[in-house]
Amino acid sequence: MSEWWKTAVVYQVYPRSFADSDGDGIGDLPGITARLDHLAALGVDVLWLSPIYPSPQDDAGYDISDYRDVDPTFGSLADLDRLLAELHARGMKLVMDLVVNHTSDEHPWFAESRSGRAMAKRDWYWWRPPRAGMRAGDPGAEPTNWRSAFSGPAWELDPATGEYYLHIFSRKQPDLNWESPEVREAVYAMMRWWLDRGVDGFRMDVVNFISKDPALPDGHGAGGAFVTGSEHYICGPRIHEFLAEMHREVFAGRDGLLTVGEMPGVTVDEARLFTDPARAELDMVFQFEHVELDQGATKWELRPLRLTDLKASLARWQAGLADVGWNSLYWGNHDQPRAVSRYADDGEHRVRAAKMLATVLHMHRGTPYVYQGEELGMTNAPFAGVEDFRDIESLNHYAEAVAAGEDPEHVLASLRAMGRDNARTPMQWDASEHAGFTTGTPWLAVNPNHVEINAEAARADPGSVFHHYRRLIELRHTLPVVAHGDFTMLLAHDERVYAFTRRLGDIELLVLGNFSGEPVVAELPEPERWRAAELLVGEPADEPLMLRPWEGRVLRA
Ligand code: TEU
Repeated sequence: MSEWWKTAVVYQVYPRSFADSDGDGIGDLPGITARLDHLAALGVDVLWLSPIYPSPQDDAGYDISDYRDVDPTFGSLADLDRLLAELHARGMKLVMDLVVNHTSDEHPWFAESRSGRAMAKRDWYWWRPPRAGMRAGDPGAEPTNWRSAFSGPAWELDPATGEYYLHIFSRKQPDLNWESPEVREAVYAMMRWWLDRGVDGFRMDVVNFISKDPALPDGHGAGGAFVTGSEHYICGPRIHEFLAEMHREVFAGRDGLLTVGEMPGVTVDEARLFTDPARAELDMVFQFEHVELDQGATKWELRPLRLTDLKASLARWQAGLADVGWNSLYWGNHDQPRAVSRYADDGEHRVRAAKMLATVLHMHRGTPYVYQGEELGMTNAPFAGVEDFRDIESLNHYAEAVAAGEDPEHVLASLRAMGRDNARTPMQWDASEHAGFTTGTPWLAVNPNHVEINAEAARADPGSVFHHYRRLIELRHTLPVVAHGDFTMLLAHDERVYAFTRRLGDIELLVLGNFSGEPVVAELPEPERWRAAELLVGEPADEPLMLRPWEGRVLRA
């Protein structure tokens, strides 16, 4: 039972956009419960639920003001208990989102902390006086030159106490000070509370940011007055100590759980330490390398993706965690644009391309994550103007870039390509007015292509992306080589074909993906070996190594 997640597939639900049961235009828990048959039909094992806790929604729920309740927009604790019971009744598990690098500035902990320098919870957050020799509020008086991930300085002045507090994300998301044992114990007690309610694990938000260098040095590098400073808080000095302590205090003695740490900037070597079972920290991490290969210095500077870069990165992670630890596998989530639009073709070849991306990802060694709508081949949305966006990261970037003189149309192009709202348009259940998502007015416009791309149509079409995902998930559940086979990358220098093998005992699979709009032949070293192979996934072809545009295939020797 301990490493059950090695044969599992996780489905991520973004509650604001999944299913609205009360017509207020925002998804909710009863809406999710009413749609569980969709997940059961897909065959997934785990539901990862993005935050549903009370929140001012400054960052769409990743700013929590009460960790032990449900925001009324999403429902109630009773609704959550019902969702959990219905999931367990279908043999599925529930993983909650744990957001403890920061709280909301409306959380009672922060309210007390900011209320006075001598308050007991003052050190529950990072408070500092203005930079030496500077007056509070003066430009550059911030304690460090760190930049917020959502634009602007990472420090906010609190006029009442004349000190600044740290916020790596928005000013309404003050960072918790994990140096404080009281903070850590409060978090562990909350986690135990949820596990005692029956939830099956946690996806941990930017958990490799929780240990900062307590000296809070200035950051280095390009970027003008403010730089990320992330070298002082990504995988900080006590990160392994904290995660080992968390494991002892929360997970030790409990079975059947899944823990995954979201870790921007994590390296293969660090991931080996985090996910080595002998070290009892985490089961797996989300690394970001493959979702930053088409970006320049910032996510808004677009650059073409080279398939050889993508293959090199994913091959390194496969090799790096082959003998110790475990990989998570994902193309998308609520922070990334839609995979078929970003990595392939969301036009003429959309269905074949979406299937190819799924085939390539799900045949890697690791635990696959399916982001809601990916199983339908949902695409990026046609945002016309800045008024169509809702995400704080995009809106802050637009405001800052335009104020700095950038051409608004140019900035909009970046938002259209990389904006997180692309992933957050409502789930497309059917072809009706608001795609069956709500009877009200959706908080974010439904993608007009829902008339063609929707669950109802996909379920009725045996050749759909949906049934392709069912097939891949079934193979992971039935064919041990898929979960446990060794991984070997092939054709590393080919800019069009993604090819690799998986081997377990005398079973060997060949996985092929054409990342181009042209027909290609996979120029393998021993082609004849595969000519007689059995087709496991994909469309039959006279020449099994010949791939149509954006086509994927799996052969078993
Ligand atoms: O994301 C952290 C993170 O790395 C993202 O900010 C990411 O870099 C960016 O969105 C890529 O565009 C987590 C959550 O997944 C995200 O939704 C939250 O906004 C963020 O933490 C703060 O909680």
